[in-house]
Amino acid sequence: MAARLITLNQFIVERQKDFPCSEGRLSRLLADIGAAAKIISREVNKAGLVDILGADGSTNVQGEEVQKLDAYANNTFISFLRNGGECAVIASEEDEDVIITEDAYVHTNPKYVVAMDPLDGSSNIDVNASIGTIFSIYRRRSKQGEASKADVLQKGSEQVASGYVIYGSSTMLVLTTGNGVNGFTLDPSIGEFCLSHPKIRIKPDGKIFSVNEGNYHAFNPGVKKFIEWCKDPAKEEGPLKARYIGSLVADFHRNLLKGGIFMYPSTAETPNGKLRLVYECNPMAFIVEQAGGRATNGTVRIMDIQPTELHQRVPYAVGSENLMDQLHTTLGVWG
Ligand code: P6P
Repeated sequence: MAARLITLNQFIVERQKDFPCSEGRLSRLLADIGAAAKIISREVNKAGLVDILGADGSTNVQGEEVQKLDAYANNTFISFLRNGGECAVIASEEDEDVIITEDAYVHTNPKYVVAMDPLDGSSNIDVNASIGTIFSIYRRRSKQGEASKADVLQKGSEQVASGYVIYGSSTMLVLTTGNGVNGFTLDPSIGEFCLSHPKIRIKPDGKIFSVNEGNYHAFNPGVKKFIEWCKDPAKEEGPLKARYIGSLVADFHRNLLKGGIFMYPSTAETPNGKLRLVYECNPMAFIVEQAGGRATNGTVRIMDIQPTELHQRVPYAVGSENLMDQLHTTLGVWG
């Protein structure tokens, strides 16, 4: 008996029961994200073939300006979120300030806000490395008609859902709504995300460490000591495998499925690291905690940090529980 095929939309509707007095509005928002992701997947997969890798100022047959793929992804998600009517505010890595989307839908009183990185790691497209979309969903705090940036600057612990889409050898959407983590693989032949990785859990003991060792010279002593521990052949489990793609979604996804730790530490030049709290670190932190892992800035839980700026960076460590414990045992203060 073949396993029952469950599409993302069927799954979302079935899970609606997990939300008391749900009116299906989060379901609609998640379906909008899934639909936009299918379009981005189509464009990413032909990026090498058509001229959407560079904004060369040319115009295409419709007379539209040729867009960079990440700008294309941003515009697509904004369009779907705005027209879906369930999102009051959007924060995007591509936009300096928030986008208030409730104007046209103030009558529906959108209940949610979205923070996203529409196409993270897009510099990897040219070399055909996997890239991804990252998203985070909160309930709005403002009253109807008063949506603002404050709606997005909430602690990660307030997220109602988060996820990412990885555009790789296949396109997968990985999602949590606070009841575990599930992965959906896009079947292009039917244009649906289908449940392929139910109830994802991250192994407590991973065998992979991911860090850009090109910055080793600039890491603080505690981080250097942990990296040396990872490599130490004398420990019982032997040396860990070094794996680093340089695309957060790809590095995170591999470690989620196989076990491991990813770090983007602070350095003297980048005292707050490189990754963004609101739309990169928090959504991935929600996923990894729901899968049994941990995410910190080296001293505190990522989802306990109160954001103050939309694009603020934080030092980041995320992954298997026992590797995270080993990191914190080894670290002094990691600011
Ligand atoms: P580095 C991609 O540019 C990105 O924002 C993340 O996806 C990735 O984890 C990180 O930067 C890689 O940075 O400095 O190692 O190239």
